[in-house]
Amino acid sequence: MKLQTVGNLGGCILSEVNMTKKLEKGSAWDKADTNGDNIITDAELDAQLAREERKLRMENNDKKEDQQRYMVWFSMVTVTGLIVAVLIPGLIPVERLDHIGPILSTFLISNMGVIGSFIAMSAWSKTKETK
Ligand SMILES: [Ca+2]
Repeated sequence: MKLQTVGNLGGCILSEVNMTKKLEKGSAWDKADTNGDNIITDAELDAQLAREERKLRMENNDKKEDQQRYMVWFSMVTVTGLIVAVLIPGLIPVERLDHIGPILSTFLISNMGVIGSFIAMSAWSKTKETK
C-alpha cells in the first residue's frame, strides 16, 4: 500500500491510497499474465485456474489409467499362472483339486471379467475420443 499526495487544499493534504498488489519474484501466478501487460485480470486468473485444474485432472486420469493397467496385468499373470499350475501334472494333488476347483473357476471367471471389461472400456473410450 502506497500513499501518494495528489493535492494540497488549504493546508489539508489530499492523498490517494494506491492499492496495487505485486506478485512475489518467481510466483506461480506470474504465467497467468498471458498478454504480458503486467496486469493479471480476473479473466486471466480464471483462465489460469482452469488450466491448472485441467492439468490436475489429466495427471489424475493418467495415474488412474496406470493403476487400471497394473490391475489388468496382475489379473492376466495370475490367470495364466493358475492355468499353467493346474496343467502341470503332479503340481497340485488330485484330491485337492476337488476343493480348489470351485474357487479356481470363480477366480478365473472374475479375472477374465476384469480383463474383458478393461478391454471393452478402453475400446469404448477410444471411440469416444475420436468423435
Ligand atoms: Ca495481463
